Amino acid sequence: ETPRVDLSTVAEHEDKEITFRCWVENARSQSAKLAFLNLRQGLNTVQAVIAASDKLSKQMVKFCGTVSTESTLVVTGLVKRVKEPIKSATIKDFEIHILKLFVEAKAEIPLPLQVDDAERPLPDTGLGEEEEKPAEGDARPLVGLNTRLNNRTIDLRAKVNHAIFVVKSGVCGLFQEFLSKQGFTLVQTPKILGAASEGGANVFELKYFDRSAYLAQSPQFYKQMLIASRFQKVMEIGPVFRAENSNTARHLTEFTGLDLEMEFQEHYHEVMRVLEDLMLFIFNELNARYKKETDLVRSVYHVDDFKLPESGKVPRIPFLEGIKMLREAGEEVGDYDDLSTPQEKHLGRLVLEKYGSDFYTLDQFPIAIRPAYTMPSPSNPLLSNSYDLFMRGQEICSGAQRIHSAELLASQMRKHDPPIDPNGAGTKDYVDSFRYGCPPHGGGGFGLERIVQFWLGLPNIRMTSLFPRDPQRVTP
Ligand code: ATP
Ligand code: AMO
Repeated sequence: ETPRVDLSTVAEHEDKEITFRCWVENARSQSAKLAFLNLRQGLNTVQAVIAASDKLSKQMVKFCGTVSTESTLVVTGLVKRVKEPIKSATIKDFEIHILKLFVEAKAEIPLPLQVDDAERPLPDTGLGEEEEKPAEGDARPLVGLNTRLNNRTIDLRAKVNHAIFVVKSGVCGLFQEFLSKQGFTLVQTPKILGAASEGGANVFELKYFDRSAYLAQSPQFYKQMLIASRFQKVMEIGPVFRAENSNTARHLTEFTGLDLEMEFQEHYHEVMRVLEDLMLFIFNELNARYKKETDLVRSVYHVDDFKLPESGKVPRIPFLEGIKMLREAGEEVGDYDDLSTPQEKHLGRLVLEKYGSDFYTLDQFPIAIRPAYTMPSPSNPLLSNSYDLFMRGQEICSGAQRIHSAELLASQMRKHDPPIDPNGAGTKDYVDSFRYGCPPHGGGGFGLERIVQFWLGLPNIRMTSLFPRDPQRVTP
């Protein structure tokens, strides 16, 4: 038995016999006596050849030349240096002369999706409505989102998709790394709740034995209850569920929330500072540690670099100032209106022109468009101590100073549109937790998939979820 080797070490085995596991990229019979295969192991690809001889029968050559694409094999062969570098493989200076080939798992024919097609961008908007539209300058049509997601295990084999999830894993790790250093405790809060934490209609109700319960729309109540439990700084990475019955390129019904909540000393801008510094750390470290993956994805999708302010200072724009910028640019929008998605994107372009940054924060949102737990602004009763963070003109994070008085919280809940009962099953415990002391605090919640989507410039959030959930899709 020759030991199994990693193909990255192939140069060390020149003229020797090696055995390795691999995937078939393609196999072709050149003649009755000669066949070529392209084999993949991880990120390496190698050319293999088999020629009929005293020891290797024509049947064996034929068998090797017809093994189906995407089958997994164990191959034993001799490592031979080649005269001309092999263009089609990552291993250019060596090829494998096959001695033995064992098919571990045969891939069925035809494949429902070619991995080569999964290496290419989505057609047009990437919203999944258009299928199989020919790409500019390429005769082969691009494969639409639905076909790709219906065959996600094959789709995910593409290098570009691996790169997306390496970056996603990186963002999670960097989030935790930065906040751990700042003294945050990683917590896990319940996802089966007695009430909707963000209010409104977009909550999933579930049968919970003989009563109703709700899937968490955020860890909001619990992260605040932990501040009332004298945890000074908490963070959480966990699933978030939203019954968002719409199909946009940036909404999922299940996503990953990156949440934090902290006590502050004098001003809620201390919290904003943590959020901004956290994102700058993540961006800088993505550039340092995940450049290869980032560049690969952006090159496939033809995306511009993500611009960060040269000064290192994140533009922090008061909401009313943002409205003014939009009005000066011709948008019709009132001071206390919620921004539409096109208006948000327009503001993103204006901020990029003015400050040279794809990342910025809006501060002091109108109280009427924020959740009931948001602290009103002491200087203007129509505004609030709340903020959003944006990447490429789209929201990645919402946050605020929270109300830490049970009385004020209850009255804001009653006044909210639609009103929330502060004595309801599931809201009462939350409100009551502020009756026995709680410091001023604030926090924020990020959508992990959105950070990855806008960092890489992907046209659709679904590409950043392994098995995305939306109103149309709960499988695979
Ligand atoms: P969240 O609602 O969780 O804060 P969001 O990105 O949806 O995240 P919003 O402030 O609710 O943020 O929405 C911003 C804009 O995005 C809205 O004005 C609206 O134009 C658009 N939008 C929000 N939700 C949806 C949706 N479910 N379907 C289509 N468009 C939406
Ligand atoms: P919000 O509702 O704005 O705030 O959600 C926080 C962040 O989560 C992301 N997000 C989504 N991502 C994918 N699909 C969705 N359907 C979706 N909805 C929201 C966005 C958004 O900025 N409790 C507050 C946070 C806080 O104040 O701490 C909250 O949930 O990136």
